[in-house]
Amino acid sequence: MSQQQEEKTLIIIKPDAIQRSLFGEILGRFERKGLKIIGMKMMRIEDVVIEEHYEHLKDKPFFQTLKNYMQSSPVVVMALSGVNAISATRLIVGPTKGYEADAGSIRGDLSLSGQSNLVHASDGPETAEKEIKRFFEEKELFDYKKPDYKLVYSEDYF
Ligand code: IDP
Ligand code: MG
Repeated sequence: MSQQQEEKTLIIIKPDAIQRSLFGEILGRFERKGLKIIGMKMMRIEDVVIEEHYEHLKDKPFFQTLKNYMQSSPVVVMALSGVNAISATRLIVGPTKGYEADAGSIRGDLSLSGQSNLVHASDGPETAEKEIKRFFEEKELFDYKKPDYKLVYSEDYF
């Protein structure tokens, strides 16, 4: 069995998801997986924050349209925790382009776009740590136990 470890990751429910009333649908998929919401808020993303968040794309021809898209309405940012939360959420989200993403993933089921793809999820441990700090202060993150913890995670249930 591959290694399991508790991880935290940063999710952004993007403007198209809010505009298309898909927030509940998307949140439900993460919740049903067993991930724990440890931080959540609605916000408009400022210029400097987008430029930092999408720094790896700043020289791409679509960067300005990406900025316009990400600022076209408020977003909801969430920090989630759980076993292998980073790779698990990337699988739930699916690859970047909605028209290429597998059915069953959020993008595969709900998006046909390479840009308006509904949700962001951190792509690795270093990014996740940086991105959570980018959007949340320490006091906005919550440490608590859920009663379903053992049922969701336990390897020795029986
Ligand atoms: P990811 O969201 O799957 O991690 P990244 O390559 O990190 O994908 O790109 C960040 C976001 O930039 C994408 O989710 C999408 O909204 C947008 N984007 C990426 N590639 C393109 C493109 O070729 N055209 C338009 N927008 C793009
Ligand atoms: Mg990315």
